[in-house]
Formats: sequence, structure tokens, C-alpha cells
Amino acid sequence: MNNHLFDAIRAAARPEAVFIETADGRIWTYGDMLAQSARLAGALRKLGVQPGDRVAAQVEKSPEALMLYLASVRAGAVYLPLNTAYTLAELAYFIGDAEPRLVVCTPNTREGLLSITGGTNARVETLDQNGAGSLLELAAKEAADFADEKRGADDLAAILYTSGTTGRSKGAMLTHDNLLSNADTLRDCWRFTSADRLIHALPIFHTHGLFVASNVVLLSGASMYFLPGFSAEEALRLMPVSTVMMGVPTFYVRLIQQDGLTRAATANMRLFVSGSAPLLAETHRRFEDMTGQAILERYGMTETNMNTSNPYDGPRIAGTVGFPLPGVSLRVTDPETGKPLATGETGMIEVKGPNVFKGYWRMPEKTAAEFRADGFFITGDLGMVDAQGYVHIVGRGKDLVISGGYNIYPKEVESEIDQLPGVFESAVIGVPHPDFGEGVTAVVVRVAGAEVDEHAVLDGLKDRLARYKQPKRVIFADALPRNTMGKVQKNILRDTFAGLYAQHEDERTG
Ligand code: MLC
Ligand code: AMP
Repeated sequence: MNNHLFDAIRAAARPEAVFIETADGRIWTYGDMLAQSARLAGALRKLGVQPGDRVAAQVEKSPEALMLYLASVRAGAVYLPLNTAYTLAELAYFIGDAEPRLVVCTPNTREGLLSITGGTNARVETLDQNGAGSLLELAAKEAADFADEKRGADDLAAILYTSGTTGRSKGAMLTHDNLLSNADTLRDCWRFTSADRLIHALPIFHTHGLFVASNVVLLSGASMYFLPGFSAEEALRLMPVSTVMMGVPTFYVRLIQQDGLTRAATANMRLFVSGSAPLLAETHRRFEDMTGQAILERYGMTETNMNTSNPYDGPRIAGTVGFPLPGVSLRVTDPETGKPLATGETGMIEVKGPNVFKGYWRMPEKTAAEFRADGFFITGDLGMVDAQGYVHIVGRGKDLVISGGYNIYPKEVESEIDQLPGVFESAVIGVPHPDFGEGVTAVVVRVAGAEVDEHAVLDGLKDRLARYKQPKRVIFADALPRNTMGKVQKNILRDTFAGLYAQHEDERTG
């Protein structure tokens, strides 16, 4: 055993087989993957990256970006992918917290990142195919083989930041075995083989696109169409020459609006997977009516990788996330006492297994608070297990909005809004949205006499928060509803504004 995760990837790689095909027709074989990740790993080592060092990357989706992840694993580093939508203000926190040795970015963010990293020992490099001095140019001078750093099952492979419900984001520390064990399990459960071809339209800075999709393909020696983003037309065009697609519910919501989505168009596809946010039962049924195929819904999170999946063989029940994966223990407990609940009772979902992360980066108290003494991780999701053993997610114990598969923590948005001139206080909620599942919505109370309007609030957030976190609508109220303890009653706000986006859509089409 040398490098726990990469040894397994290498073992599955047949050098002549196709690994990636891009929208512009570039083809990468597994041999190219081995050579390019070796060259990049060599470049990382030359730049002073040592085992255990963090390599942060905010780069556009490309095969080269995926190679950077693999190179980081091979060099024994800890990969820290960052959403391309993050603003400089957001990046400053992640970089300050993670203290990366190397930050890889695009040429247009280089200046900004240099201003953040000034005075630290982080280097800033670009991943630019044409740029002189880019990491790729350094890599081109390196050998096509690389002596992978020794890394064990329990060593860190990645840190992924997930926003905190109360304060700052937390870095979830994922080990080599967290990633490998989960990808192995998913490959087997979903019957991946080298004959598969995946439509990969997800971003590669989150668990879904980076670990679930890419690692499963790598570990089965399969291939993928690597698309820069999701387009329903493009996905439909590729279905006759593909076998699997993984997506967030918004992908499926957009696909069922296409007349071209038929049994014939999907005849070559053997599996459609959905996750990262709840898939409406209505979307599930409509998709099945149009294609004859039942979407397989699964449930996971950054901290735990995948926990449950509907069965490959056997009924895939709409509105459920299926059974705990092999090796994963799942229980439902009373959120107050932690006592396990009976079948059919709703409570807190807790999980334990090789998939569950090692803890939050440099936050031992937060880590301790989210684990039970017997090692179960408290997910913050509310659910129940039915008599057949299917897990149902029925709500969230955490104040969280999921929009198009991205998590938004209201607290973070509220803190930014509350600092704007003329704002007295605010409450941010998720309201049903026809495309994104939930739409981020701000309810704002003005300081007496202030004239701040929707435009001013949105303008004030522009450089502070990633676009997807910014409210789709800002509504003004005289006061926020509160209970006797003084806590804002967000359920009342959610009920009041439940029709906000439905109405908006009608107006648009009407
Ligand atoms: C884009 N926008 C969003 C948004 N994505 N707003 C809210 N929520 C989102 N998810 C903004 C754009 O900036 C744009 O703003 C406007 O909304 C419309 O953009 P669009 O062109 O319609 O969006 P598109 O580029 O098509 O992106 C939508 C999407 C994308 C759903 C394809 O968001 C996406 O790929 N989501 C996947 C997220 C994901 O991978 N999650 C996995 C997390 S891992 P404007 O005003 O500038 O036009 C995890 C664990 C697990 O959760 O279990 O998997
Ligand atoms: P993240 O922190 O981005 O990894 O998001 C994880 C959260 O997404 C989970 O805690 C759930 O709340 C939610 N989630 C993921 N998959 C599903 C699903 N299939 N159904 C409902 N919620 C889901």
C-alpha cells in the first residue's frame, strides 16, 4: 500500500481507454490522466508542496482542473476546491482559515488573490492553458511518472467548506478512505463498469461532481462527457451515446420541460441519479411517464459523502432516498434527548460508517458537538424510516436553504444585509421555486424613515456574497413575526410568501 486513494484509481486505469471527452472534442485517455496528474504532482512538489499541505483551487471546470485534484492526492496534499462563484471577500476567509501552501486560480482572479495571500507563505499560480508561467507550463517540464507520496486510509485527501448555521464556514476534513470506500460502494450499488459513459454536467468543487461522479467513473474505468455546465438540450443530445447521468433536481425539472425527452431519446441510458436536494415526487413521476425510467434518488452531504440510495434493482420510491448504503449505519433519534426512535417516527437522522468525515478543520468543539459519544454524526436532517426500510427526509433541523443544489445559510446572508445602511433587521428564508427548488428570499425591516429598497439591498450584496446566495427577491415588512422567546418565526414567513415565485412565473408567462 502506497497512496490509499490513488493506488485504487491506478489499478482501475487501462491506459488506452477513454476517460474524458469534452464538449469541444478533446479526448483524454486513462494514460493521459496518469501522465498529466504525474506532471502536475511533480510541479506541486517543485513549488514546495509537502504532504499534508493544503492546495486550494478556484478554477473553471476542465480536465486539467480534475487532474489538479488527482495531482494533489498523489503529492500527498489536501485538496481544497472552491466554488467559482465566491467573491474575494468570501475567499479571504477560506484562505485565512485553511492556510494553503498553494492557491491555484484563473488569470483574472490572480491579482485579487495575491492581495489576500500577501504576507502569508501561500503561493498563487494560475491554471491557464495558454498563459506563460501557468502551472500547466511548469507541469509540462515534469516527468510523466511520479512516485506517489505514501498516504494511509486515515490521512486527509480534501477539505470542503460547508457554511455554518451560526457563524463562519467549517472545513470538513475528508480522508483517503472516506472518498475511496464511498466511491467503491457506489460503483457496486449502481453497477458501474468500464462500459459506462457518464454525462458529467455538475461543477467539480463539491462532493457530488468531484467525488460521487468523478471517483465512481475512475474506479470503474468508465468514461465521461465533461460539460462546462448543465444544459437540457446538450444532455438530451448526448443521451443516445451515454449510459448514466447524475444531477441535482433542477437538471430533471429542466429536462421534463423538453418535448424531446422520450423513451426513444433515453433508450441507451441505464441510470439517472438525483441528489443534493429533495427531488419532488411530481418530477420523479413526470420523468418516468416521459421516459419509462425511474430516477434513482440518493442522499448525502459534504461531511458524510453518500449515506443512502434507492435500489438499483427493486422499487425506486418517489419522495424517499432509499436504504442506507452497505457499511453505513443510520438511525433516527429524538433531537432533544438523542434517544433512538421507532420505525415511522420522525426525528434527527444520524449516520456512522467509513464514509463519515474526520471532523471540522481546527474546530474540535464544533466537531465534538456534532457527534454522539458512540460515533454517530448528527446530520441536521429530519427524517423517518418506513416499515419497508426506506428513508424519508421530511425537513431540516438546521436553518438552511438549498437552491439548485447549492447550500445557503440564511445567517450568513442576514449578517450581510443587516450591515447595509437603512436596514434594521432581516430574515432570510427559502421559498418554493419552480426551477431551483427553493429561492433565497429576504424579508427586511427598515430603520424608521429609511428609504432603502430592493435594488439597494441587492447592490449592497453584490461584492460580498456569491451570486447564488443573493436573494432572488427582497420584501419589506414593518416587523418580523417573533415567538414569546423573541425568536423569528420563519415558518410564518415561509407560509406567507409560499406563492411568491409561482405567482412570479405566472406573471411572466401570462
Ligand atoms: C446559478 N444561479 C443560481 C444557481 N445557479 N441561483 C440560485 N441557485 C443556484 N443553484 C444564478 C446565476 O448566477 C444566474 O444569475 C441565475 O441564477 C440563472 O442562472 P442559470 O443560467 O439559470 O443557472 P445555471 O448556470 O443553469 O445553473 C443552475 C444549475 C447550477 C442548477 C445548473 O446551479 C448547478 O450546477 N447546481 C449544482 C450544484 C451542485 O453541484 N451541488 C452539489 C453539492 S454537494 P444572474 O442573475 O447572474 O443571471 C451536496 C452533497 C450531495 O450537496 O448530497 O450531493
Ligand atoms: P451539502 O452540505 O452541500 O453537502 O448538502 C447536504 C444537504 O443536502 C443534506 O444535509 C440534506 O439536507 C440535503 N440533501 C442531499 N441529498 C438530498 C436528497 N436526496 N433529498 C433531500 N435533501 C438532500
